[in-house]
Amino acid sequence: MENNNNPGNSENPYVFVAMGSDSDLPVMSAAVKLLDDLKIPRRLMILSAHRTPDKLFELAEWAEKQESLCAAVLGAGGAAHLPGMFASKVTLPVIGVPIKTSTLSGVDSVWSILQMPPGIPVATMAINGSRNAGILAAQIVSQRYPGFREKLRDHKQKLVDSVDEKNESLKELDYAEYLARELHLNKTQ
Ligand code: C2R
Repeated sequence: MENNNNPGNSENPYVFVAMGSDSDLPVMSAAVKLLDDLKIPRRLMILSAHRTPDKLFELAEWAEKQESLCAAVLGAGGAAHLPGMFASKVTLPVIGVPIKTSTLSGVDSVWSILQMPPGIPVATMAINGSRNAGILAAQIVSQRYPGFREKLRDHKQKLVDSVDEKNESLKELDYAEYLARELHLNKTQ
């Protein structure tokens, strides 16, 4: 595994992450953070099928030549054609993240990404499901680079531990007290 001090500019990314606009970054950052936490090299950029069509094809060509690359995570909102158009040009698995929109709440994005014609699949996450996109990408990476599987197992174990911890608290406290404590915690976090 390479030294990943600046993973955003990794020369040999394992995952390509792109979004239609910088306004998608608050959502897409969850996928990026997940990959960075697992120290999976990735490349991140803004790329739009609508606004930068030539660049889209250029990047698809680049992606096809990258031996290290295992998956692409692409987020877009509204008429979200970025993941599908990218998928039409590459053999990489493409994971789409529908971004929640203010006008149609992201239903527009999810349909645009999900309803691909037969022959061009895009693995579509939930609306704003960027963290899951990061996890799925990491799972795909771990098929080629098994060193990451242990980290993914740790991640699953943490989920189990957090539910166990909550159940312990729920046993100790009355439900109303638990609720009040959780509300307090959420406010102070
Ligand atoms: P701005 O905030 O820049 O106006 O963008 C972006 O993903 C973003 O959610 C608004 C929304 O437009 C989306 N966008 C697409 C594409 N390019 C930009 N859906 C595309 O090519 O699919």
